[in-house]
Amino acid sequence: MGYDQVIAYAAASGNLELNAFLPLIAQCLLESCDLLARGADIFRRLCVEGIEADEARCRTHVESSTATATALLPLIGYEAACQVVQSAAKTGKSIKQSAIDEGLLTAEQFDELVSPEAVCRLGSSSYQKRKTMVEYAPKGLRLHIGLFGRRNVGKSSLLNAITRQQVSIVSEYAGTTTDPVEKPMELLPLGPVLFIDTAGIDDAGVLGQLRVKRTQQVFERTELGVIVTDGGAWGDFEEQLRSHLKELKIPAVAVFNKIDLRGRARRLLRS
Ligand SMILES: Nc1nc2c(ncn2[C@@H]2O[C@H](COP(=O)(O)OP(=O)(O)OP(=O)(O)O)[C@@H](O)[C@H]2O)c(=O)[nH]1
Ligand SMILES: [Mg+2]
Repeated sequence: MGYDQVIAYAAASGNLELNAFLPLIAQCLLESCDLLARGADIFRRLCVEGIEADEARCRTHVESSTATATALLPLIGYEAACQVVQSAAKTGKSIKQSAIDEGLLTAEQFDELVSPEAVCRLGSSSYQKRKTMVEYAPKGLRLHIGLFGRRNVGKSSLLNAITRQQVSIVSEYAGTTTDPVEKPMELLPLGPVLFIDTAGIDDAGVLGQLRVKRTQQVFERTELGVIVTDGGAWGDFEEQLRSHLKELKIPAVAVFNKIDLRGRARRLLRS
């Protein structure tokens, strides 16, 4: 502490680029380093060496601590994790046992999620899996799912059906969705996701081009692309979308919508 004070005082006492106390600063700094090195060595010899972790006890603490439930979020989501904590508090069982009894996880999945490697790495363990899957860094804390397709194919209807909410405006007029519409939710067993409904990629005119531009920006943060198409009408637009997503190494899912109108596109599905 003394050296630290001296260095701070000496450093503050210099004028312009000239500091007459530099030799003093250097001496204090070197002696501080020496003291620190000796202190660390003594600490190692007298306090650290010989310490042994009681593995079984540590494991019991990890499996019983309610904080552990946080590590389960990427796989089971917030609501299910709350359920596990409440049931553990009620029954007196460990978090691990409660999660297994609730049928939410297997023992192996639990061990993997709370392993030191999983809890110490940045982001959640599921992101790491996704990263391997798409070899692409995640853009945020949620998996970004982009809904793409031509106008009026039912992108917004699909989003509303998945979320069971009126998130996006649906109408029979092509070009209803203008700016991207975002909806965060938990999608089990994926965990937290962000759906992004977009404007039709085939929009025309000056305004239409601006909308398409906004849709194209969504590709940059999409980690899973959903290509929505109208029944059996898979065409050039959809193919272009597919290859664009492939180029960006974004996995894609195709949704054949309005099959009640067009009949099942069996041939296309088979191909
Ligand atoms: N019959 C039938 N109609 C549907 C289906 N899905 C959507 N629609 C209708 O198709 C029209 C367009 O649906 P939207 O969800 O607005 O389509 P969108 O792709 O979001 O359209 P834009 O935002 O304009 O690009 C609406 O009138 C919907 O009611 C379906 O599965 N069957
Ligand atoms: Mg729409």
